[in-house]
Amino acid sequence: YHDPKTADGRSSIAHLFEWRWADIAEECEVFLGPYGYGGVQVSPPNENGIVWAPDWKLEVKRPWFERYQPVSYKLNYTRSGGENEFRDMVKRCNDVGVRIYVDAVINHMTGNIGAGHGTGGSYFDPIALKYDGVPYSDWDFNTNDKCGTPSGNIENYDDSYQVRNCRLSGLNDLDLGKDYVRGKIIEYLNHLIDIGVAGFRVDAAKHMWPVDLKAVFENLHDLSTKWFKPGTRPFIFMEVIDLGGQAISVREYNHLGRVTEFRYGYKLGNVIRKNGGEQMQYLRNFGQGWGFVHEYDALVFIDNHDNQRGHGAGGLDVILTHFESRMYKMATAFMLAWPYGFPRIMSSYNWPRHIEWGKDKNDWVGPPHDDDYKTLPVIRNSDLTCGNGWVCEHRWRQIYHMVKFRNVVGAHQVENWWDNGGNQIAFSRGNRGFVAINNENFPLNKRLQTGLEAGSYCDVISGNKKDDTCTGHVIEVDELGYSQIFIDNKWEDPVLAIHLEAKL
Ligand code: ARE
Ligand code: CA
Repeated sequence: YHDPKTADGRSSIAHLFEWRWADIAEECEVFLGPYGYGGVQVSPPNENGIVWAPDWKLEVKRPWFERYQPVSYKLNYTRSGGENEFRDMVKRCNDVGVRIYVDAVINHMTGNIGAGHGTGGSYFDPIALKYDGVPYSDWDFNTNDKCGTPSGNIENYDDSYQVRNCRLSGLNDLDLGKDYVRGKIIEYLNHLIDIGVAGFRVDAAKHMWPVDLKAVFENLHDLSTKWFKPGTRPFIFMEVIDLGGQAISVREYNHLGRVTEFRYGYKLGNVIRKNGGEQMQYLRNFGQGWGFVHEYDALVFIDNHDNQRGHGAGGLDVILTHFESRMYKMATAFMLAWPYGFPRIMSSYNWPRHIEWGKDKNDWVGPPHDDDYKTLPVIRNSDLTCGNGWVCEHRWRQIYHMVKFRNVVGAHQVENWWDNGGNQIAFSRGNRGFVAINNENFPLNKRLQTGLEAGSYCDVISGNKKDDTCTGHVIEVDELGYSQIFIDNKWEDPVLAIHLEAKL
């Protein structure tokens, strides 16, 4: 379950948050496939509740987070599209070597958003615990006496029992100890596997007992032999938020599949921002040396759809996002150059961020939409940027070139580490690639060992290699592998990266 099942030579995925299936299908063909991405994490494809001006916040209309309130496991229909479009996407992406990973919301159903019909028309009543589209009834949920807190909600994260058996932010909590509930979840996930998905991000995994998850995973089908070898198990990465100091540890889950290593983006954010005296030189043993899980157990990322808007774990003063684009590109370059973990690139839509007292008042704003709240298509500009409000971080040159860098250096080890004792670092990945980052307030100018064979290389951060010319800085490596590395601290991107396939 730990192996991502990406096509050969691909080593990272993008989260196309809230994208329409039709847009993802095209993105696989025109960008993700050709530029070396291994896969896409897609938003929950199952029917969800419609959140419209709830009494606790009237201005909230069709927030992104309604998709984390399931009403049934029907794929027909969400704001991203219906089942036919989903199937078409999975096929077209697999055909160009790009895998689809589904965000599986299986811990709970909706919160108390009023009885009514979901996006696919199924009736539900959150008070009566009735979800006809599955169907689930009050038998299938963890009731107040099983949970034990007065509110029925999770009140204390130091109590691992209530984290599993009570409601996460008021969301009706399924009892995965019941065969019937497990069966419905297994049926849903197997339906997706049979369509051709390669695996799952398991939402809110820490709110489910490891033994229950194990029972679900063991009953999953092998991946479709249309695109995968017989006997291939799905890739599973579980969302377990563990920054340390609470009752539930990622280590209770990492034997079942990969876990989201939230300390990675959190710590790297602090280092790049130089919070609390952190320095780039300390990144030398970034990974297990910092108390993270084993590298083969980790799914890593700079930000996710929660903590980029102050939900989940982190804090807006620590987590880096596209709003801090210069630091964000530096952090992403490091992540993709550094061998630890399997990386996920966040791809966001824009929203009017409005921070007051450390909290984003617009944290709920949903994807770009028309007057009927229909999600707008992604517009692709000729300079590779996107329009209609889609940020498309995964299309930024400094990012997609590092995705390629990671593919080119493969499993080669970190060698030739150098730092200035502060915030300038450089290292090679064997003899296949070399990267340098200057996070000081003064230039880096130093003769460094690149590990690479002699020749001229195109720096893929400042430009592109086109035929045999380079639109950015050209880096000369001498017979001994050395090069005079110069990075001005005033550049928009104080990073340099070269690799064998960028040789001129
Ligand atoms: C919304 C409203 C609530 C309302 C509820 C029910 O915001 O006020 O009560 O609906 O009507 C997302 C949003 C939530 C949203 C929910 C459902 O973030 O705001 O609730 O969708 O629409 C914990 C969990 C972790 C979870 C984060 C957000 O452990 O699993 O909280 N992350 C996933 C997804 C989210 C999603 C859900 C789970 C629910 O990525 O997008 O929620 O499906 C410490 C703990 C962490 C804890 C964190 C924040 O760090 O260690 O475990 O994370 O605090 O509480
Ligand atoms: Ca639970």
